Amino acid sequence: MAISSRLPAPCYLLMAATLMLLIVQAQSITRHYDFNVQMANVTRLCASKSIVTVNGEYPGPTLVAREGDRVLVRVTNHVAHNMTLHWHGIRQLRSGWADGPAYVTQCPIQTGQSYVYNFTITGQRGTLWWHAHISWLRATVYGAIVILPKLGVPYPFVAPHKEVPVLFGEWWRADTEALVNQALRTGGAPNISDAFTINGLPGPLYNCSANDTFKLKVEPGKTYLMRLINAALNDELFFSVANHTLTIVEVDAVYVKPFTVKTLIISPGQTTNVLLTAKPFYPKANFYMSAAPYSVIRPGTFDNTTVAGILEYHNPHSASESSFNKGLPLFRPTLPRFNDTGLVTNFTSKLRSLATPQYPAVVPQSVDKQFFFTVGLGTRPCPVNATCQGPTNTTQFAAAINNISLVLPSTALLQSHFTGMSRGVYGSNFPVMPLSQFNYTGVSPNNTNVATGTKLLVLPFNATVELVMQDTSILGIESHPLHLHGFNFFVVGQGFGNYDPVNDPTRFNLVDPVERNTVGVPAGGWVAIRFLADNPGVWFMHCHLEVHTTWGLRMAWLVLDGSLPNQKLLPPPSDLPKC
Ligand SMILES: *[C@@H]1O[C@H](CO)[C@@H](O)[C@H](O)[C@H]1NC(C)=O
Ligand SMILES: *[C@@H]1O[C@H](CO)[C@@H](O)[C@H](O)[C@H]1NC(C)=O
Ligand SMILES: *[C@@H]1O[C@H](CO)[C@@H](O)[C@H](O)[C@H]1NC(C)=O
Ligand SMILES: *[C@@H]1O[C@H](CO)[C@@H](O)[C@H](O)[C@H]1NC(C)=O
Ligand SMILES: *[C@@H]1O[C@H](CO)[C@@H](O)[C@H](O)[C@H]1NC(C)=O
Ligand SMILES: *[C@@H]1O[C@H](CO)[C@@H](O)[C@H](O)[C@H]1NC(C)=O
Ligand SMILES: *[C@@H]1O[C@H](CO)[C@@H](O)[C@H](O)[C@H]1NC(C)=O
Ligand SMILES: *[C@@H]1O[C@H](CO)[C@@H](O)[C@H](O)[C@H]1NC(C)=O
Ligand SMILES: *[C@@H]1O[C@H](CO)[C@@H](O)[C@H](O)[C@H]1NC(C)=O
Ligand SMILES: *[C@@H]1O[C@H](CO)[C@@H](O)[C@H](O)[C@H]1NC(C)=O
Ligand SMILES: *[C@@H]1O[C@H](CO)[C@@H](O)[C@H](O)[C@H]1NC(C)=O
Ligand SMILES: *[C@@H]1O[C@H](CO)[C@@H](O)[C@H](O)[C@H]1NC(C)=O
Ligand SMILES: [Cu+2]
Repeated sequence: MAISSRLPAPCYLLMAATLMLLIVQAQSITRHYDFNVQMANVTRLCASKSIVTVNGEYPGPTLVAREGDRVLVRVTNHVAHNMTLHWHGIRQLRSGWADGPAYVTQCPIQTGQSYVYNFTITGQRGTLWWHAHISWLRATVYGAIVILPKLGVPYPFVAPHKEVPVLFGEWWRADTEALVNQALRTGGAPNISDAFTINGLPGPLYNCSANDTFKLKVEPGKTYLMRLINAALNDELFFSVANHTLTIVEVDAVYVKPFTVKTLIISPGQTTNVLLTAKPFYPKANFYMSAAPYSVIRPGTFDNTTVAGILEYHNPHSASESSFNKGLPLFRPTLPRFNDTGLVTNFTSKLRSLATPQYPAVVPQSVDKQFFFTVGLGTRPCPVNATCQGPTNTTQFAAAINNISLVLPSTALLQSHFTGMSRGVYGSNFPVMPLSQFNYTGVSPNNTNVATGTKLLVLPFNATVELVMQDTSILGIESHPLHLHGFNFFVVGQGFGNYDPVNDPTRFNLVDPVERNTVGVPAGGWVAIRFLADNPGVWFMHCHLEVHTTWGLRMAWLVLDGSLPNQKLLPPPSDLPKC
């Protein structure tokens, strides 16, 4: 201490600050997880079903890490299905090999094989999730990712008493793999689900299900952080808690300016952190928390059931806790009508980035590359002499981006790119705008057939991109939650009808637009996003309604390496699965 005692006070402060910085940096650790993909028998709606799980858990284990940590997940496949896992929303900077979509960034992990997903969580904190990214296996193979802020860094909102992951899922009595394979054979729509679930539990509104109800126990006056995740396959969901409000503080692992609602909307792929403050005094009542779908498609063609969990007040000092809440009145929230587009628009227009010096919204102010994509449904002709169950008996359902239905190759796109062996695997000529223009939200063209192909859209490193996605009315307008892998983007504008390239950009928000990884293209409308192509690799973009992805509403970007060493895709890990 003799030396430092001679130093002036500012030096101590500087040393202390440096030490703090070192401590904070030293806190970044490597987190190891073992994910064993295995079958498990679970009983829901009075029937036992054999499902694919991770470690026998449904929903799967929660992955917890801090911003800055490295995560190593060893996935071992013990089931008969091929498997890949995707870490939804994780940026995967230069580590595209760990992203997970089958035949895009990797070949599947086959039965008996293992693969270590190796990635670092950079510049993100909040809630994300992981799920299977092959066929429809994500129906049961999914779980939460909780990213805590760096040690010592507080939330930009009141510290919650407790944090609870709340995962919405979708349950079929039938085997979902059989169901989707059958739909692909007939060209028809896969059967709709039988129930929605909260943390794997359908709850009291379904027959034979009251014992499988998620309960959130709260204490009067305390604040809870609910980490909402929509892991359903095909349904955007409204969510509300009776007699309580929800304060939105973060979406897709980015903080937002807080605002309070009675009902929120969450699309498949999206995550939303909300604060719920319990009533100041014990209310002598129980409250449903409920979710039900938002959809503008024909009633009967989507699961319109409601899932409920129960918010229970409990007295931490009461001994006989289990009987405490019996026989109390039960309040239900009023959920909007299934097609309440007005509420959805109101909600999404309230989402704004926090945009503070600590959490800035780095919105590209100028644009190097502009693209216009139509997203929507379409048809494919039925094979000769076959009968199909598409929109007509001579067609199959299809879906496309710029009228191209992406056909996945039999090897992975990222490997083909990295090894320079793309010939015969993919073309680099994805159209930057629709090849044929029409009144996108007006009368549909007579020819509704889509083209098929495996084409990438190539971006130079660090290009700033503006993409307008336009819904079409082919086979009916519909809201499509589009998910981009490898990036967050800013939602700079949205509207109904056809995008107007002259007037609409004048209303873009380039100051504090919400930053996210999945955005709903409004039904019969458009959305404009901007992002910086700072992550070299092949990045999938697709509708997160699984039925639409299956029909082909998907494409992929190829972001080239930059010139500096730290701007290049890292080489593939040695255990990368082979096709
Ligand atoms: C599931 O149940 C079936 C039929 O009872 C049984 O054969 C199988 O071993 C069970 N599987 C697991 C993983 O427990
Ligand atoms: C994870 O990836 C990093 C960066 O490429 C590498 O240095 C490290 O060795 C990898 N770890 C394992 C266990 O593969
Ligand atoms: C729920 O659990 C109780 C107590 O274990 C049992 O008596 C009842 O039959 C169960 N109800 C259903 C619908 O499974
Ligand atoms: C819950 O809300 C309903 C409808 O607004 C109201 O009638 C009821 O008194 C409230 N109950 C409690 C316990 O706050
Ligand atoms: C759900 O859809 C079915 C079929 O269209 C309809 O009969 C039923 O009334 C709907 N239920 C609700 C709660 O909207
Ligand atoms: C919502 O659905 C109801 C019942 O099918 C219908 O009467 C109403 O016109 C629809 N509203 C909108 C905005 O489409
Ligand atoms: C949307 O917000 C506006 C303005 O706050 C309000 O007047 C309108 O009733 C809201 N519409 C819906 C469907 O919630
Ligand atoms: C379709 O059916 C007709 C009549 O049975 C037969 O002549 C023809 O070869 C079939 N075409 C194909 C492509 O199978
Ligand atoms: C297809 O539908 C048309 C019109 O409904 C009908 O006349 C025809 O027989 C059907 N074809 C087959 C092969 O089912
Ligand atoms: C496109 O279709 C809509 C809906 O039918 C119609 O209102 C609009 O005038 C059409 N626009 C053009 C440019 O034809
Ligand atoms: C569709 O076909 C009909 C009759 O063949 C024609 O009158 C109409 O203009 C066509 N519509 C479009 C949008 O091309
Ligand atoms: C698993 O993937 C490999 C490689 O693409 C493929 O050859 C094989 O047919 C697939 N197996 C199953 C059961 O789908
Ligand atoms: Cu879609």
